[in-house]
This record gives sequence, structure tokens and C-alpha cells, in this order.
Amino acid sequence: MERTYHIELQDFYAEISDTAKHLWEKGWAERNGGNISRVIPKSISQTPLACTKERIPLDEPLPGLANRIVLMTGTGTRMRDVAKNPQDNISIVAISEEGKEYMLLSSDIPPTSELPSHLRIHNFLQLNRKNHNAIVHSHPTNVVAMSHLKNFRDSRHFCNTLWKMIPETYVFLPRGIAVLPYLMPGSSKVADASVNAFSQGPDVIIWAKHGAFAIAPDTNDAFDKIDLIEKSASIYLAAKSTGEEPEGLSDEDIEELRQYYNL
Ligand code: 2HA
Ligand code: ZN
Repeated sequence: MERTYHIELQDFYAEISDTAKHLWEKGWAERNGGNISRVIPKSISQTPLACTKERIPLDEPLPGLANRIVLMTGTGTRMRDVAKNPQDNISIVAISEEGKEYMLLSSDIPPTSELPSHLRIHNFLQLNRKNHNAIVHSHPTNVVAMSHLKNFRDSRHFCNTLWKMIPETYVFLPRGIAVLPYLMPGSSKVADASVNAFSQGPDVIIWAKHGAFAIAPDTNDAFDKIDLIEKSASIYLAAKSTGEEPEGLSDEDIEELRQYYNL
């Protein structure tokens, strides 16, 4: 296969491969579950995009991604294969000069089924949270289990409960966690709702009865955010399974963390 950007992409392949390995080892990536995407910073993606590949129109213009290259796990690929062999499982998507079309530079590896959410959220991030170049979507077991409990579909309640399980969850995710209702995977509905949710400020969103979606500067940072909420969710469910309601950190404990870490 033609690999136009082979050399420049090595570090990014290595980063995604590392994250994919973690997702697989955690057990959050059954079959082809989950997907990862990474915008290549501008200085690298300045490579001229004039190429003969077919230009595929985007549903809506994505000006924040104009002239950028986005690496994303290929549709149907397994995380364990992405980890072992990133070159053959990662799709290379180039966005056109005006952000109205995309070209698939890796023609034999079509991008993830969640392409609409990934591209639209990256567009939002490039325009609003510039150092955020990575998205990780995964199926963390305890987080998804909690999203099946009706009263945890309230974002405030879900977020407060997870913040209060261990101090780190609040310290590293002070912008919070949003919970969205179940929406058809891969649809433009889930993409719209996700962009809207991220515009309110959180670092992680939960797609109820499906999975988590985290944004961060790089893919390993995004993985860490899902790891934190999954740890909190597993502590909550473990404590709850004794039959008692877990006490959690107090509001005063949270306030003390906020002040100490200047959050
Ligand atoms: O890539 O996880 O949400 C498979 C999925 C779709
Ligand atoms: Zn999924």
C-alpha cells in the first residue's frame, strides 16, 4: 500500500499503539470495540495535500481541521491488532484545504464507524481547546454498568458520585463528566449531542449503555481520563455491593482539594 506519510507518522503510530494495548489489556475493547483518533499537529501536517485520492464530501464544513491529517483506528479493527501492527490498522484521513472534503490516504483501511463524532469533536477542539489533539472511545465495564442505572443518567449525580470515590478523579477531571442518553452508535445524532456536550466543558462524556469518550492532548492522556472514571465506578459498585451506600468524600474534602490544587 502507498504510505505517503510513513516517516512523519511513526511517533503517532507508536502513541496510538500504546493506548490500544492498554485498552485491550484493561478488557474495555471486546472484538472491534472502541476507537482512537489523533490530529497531527500543524507543523507536521503542512505536507501538501494535493493528491489524486477521491475527495469525499463532509456532511458539514470542518474549518478547524482544514489541511490537517487525522489518524484514526480503522473500522472493524481490533484494539489488540492496532497495538501489534498500527500501520495496517490505522486509517489516514486528510481534510481538504477548506475543510469541506476528506481524502482517505490509506485506501485499504477505511476509518472508524464513529468517524462523524471524531471529526466533529476534533473540529470543535481545534477551534476551542487547541492543545487537545486526541480522542479515545472505549467500553469501560463499570462505567457502562453505572450508566444502566436510571438515576446515574443525571450528569451531576454521576459526576459527583465518581469525584467522591477517590481524590484523583476530582483533581484530574475538575471540568467534570457529562452523561448523554443512549443514541445510535456512529450516527450524526450522537455526533451532534457529543459536540454539544463537550462545548459545556467536560473532559469526558458517557454515551449511556455504550461507552466513554475522552478528549486530551494525546491518546495516552485521554486513556488516563477513562481509567480514572472506571476506577471510581468500580470502587462505587464494589462498595455498593456490600449492601451499604458508599459514604464518599465530603463536600468539604472536595473543597479542600479544589483550593489546594487551585482548580
Ligand atoms: O468501533 O465502539 O462505537 C466500535 C465501536 C463503535
Ligand atoms: Zn463503542
